[in-house]
Amino acid sequence: MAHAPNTLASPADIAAAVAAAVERQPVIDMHTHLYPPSFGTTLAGRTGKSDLNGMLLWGVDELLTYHYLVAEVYRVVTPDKLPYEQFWRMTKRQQADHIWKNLFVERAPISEACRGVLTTIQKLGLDPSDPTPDGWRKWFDQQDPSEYIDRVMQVANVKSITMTNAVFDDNERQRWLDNPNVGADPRFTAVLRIDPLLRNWPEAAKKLTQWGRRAEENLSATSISSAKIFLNDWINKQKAIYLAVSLPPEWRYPADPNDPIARAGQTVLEQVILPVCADHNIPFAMMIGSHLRVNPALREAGDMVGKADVQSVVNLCREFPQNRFFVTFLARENQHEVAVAARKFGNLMLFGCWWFVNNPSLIEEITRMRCELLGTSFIPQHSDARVLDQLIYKWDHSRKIIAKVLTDKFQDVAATGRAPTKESIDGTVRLMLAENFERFRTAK
Ligand code: FIX
Ligand code: ZN
Repeated sequence: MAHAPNTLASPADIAAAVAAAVERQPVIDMHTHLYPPSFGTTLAGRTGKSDLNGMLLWGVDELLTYHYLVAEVYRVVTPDKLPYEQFWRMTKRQQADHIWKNLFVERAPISEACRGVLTTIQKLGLDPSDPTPDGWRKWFDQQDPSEYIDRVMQVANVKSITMTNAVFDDNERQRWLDNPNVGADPRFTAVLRIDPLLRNWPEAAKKLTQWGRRAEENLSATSISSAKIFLNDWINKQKAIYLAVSLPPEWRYPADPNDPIARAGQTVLEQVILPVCADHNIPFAMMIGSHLRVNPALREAGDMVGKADVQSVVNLCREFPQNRFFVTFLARENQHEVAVAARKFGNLMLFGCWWFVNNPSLIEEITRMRCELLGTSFIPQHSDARVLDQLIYKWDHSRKIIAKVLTDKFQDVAATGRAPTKESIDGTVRLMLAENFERFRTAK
């Protein structure tokens, strides 16, 4: 059968075109916990000055003490052998050496988080087979933090890094108050993160009052307007491109009428957050399914996943057609139902394989299912990088899986006799890794 010019008929040509397109496409990383150097950096490098509470984490000791690896090392060196408080009293370097010894030397580094450290080292041109991290430490000490951000973005092929700016975090909030231009780095965009407003309004109300926005637990009209003014103020301060929260598995919309905290959260959602998002024409992002601190001694490594309720998202999308929702669920068990939900609502955009589903086997399962149910209208991944260097491995690993799934999908289409073109492949990849996000966030 004759094929139109620039169509790709052979499976090998399709595979090559998809691999090239995925590799070549600069990514907009819509959810990270990364910051420009203006937020302070724990590692000085060649020129910076180190700041213990610095929010930009980078370098091998931050890579090795990523909370994913803290959780994993406590599987093999249990708290009876190394009490948690003793671990947290160790220096970052001592913690990193402990994790290196127990997860990379005495055991095979086969977990995704362990492999990630090695992929990053390899792609930076360092030797992953080094017996210790010492040689790598010397290399990182020679880097200039800001130049190094450019290098990492170039190696990972990331064109824009979306921050998570938690305004209820004292360290973060003070930096914005001290320097209104702290976020003015063109490589980064800001997202106003407001978990306490929905997770615990009474506590949030106390904070708003402390910050000069009178608010009461009973959500009076004054409280509603104070909360709206507070959000408007911070959206403008940060030039936030969307608002975001993470929610527990038990979150429901509508809320359980017998649960006053949940009911307050519903009122804040309906009368504050969604109207403010609509006024600014920016989406609201919900990351659903994290049980926080089930083992508090592990700090950030102590959070857990729980099955959540997709129907609540369905209700919200139906009740608030004027709002746009970015949604990701933490539990594997929720992925199919929410992919079907997204077929029902154009104001619902699924994004990423979050946290405990950000593993190759599940990224493939979820991406394949989303292609089959949603075609090209979803955002396959975000990095959730907490350490700058992680952009390198998180996108390297995910790109390979996204390319594998898209290759199968395009080869299946070609097998029908309708061969894809290079343009349609490039266009699909551009949509998934950049434009679906841009178009949905700026939609009129
Ligand atoms: O709520 C979130 O944004 C989560 O991504 C983080 O809190 C979590 O600790 C994380 O780093 C997941 O990868
Ligand atoms: Zn995150």
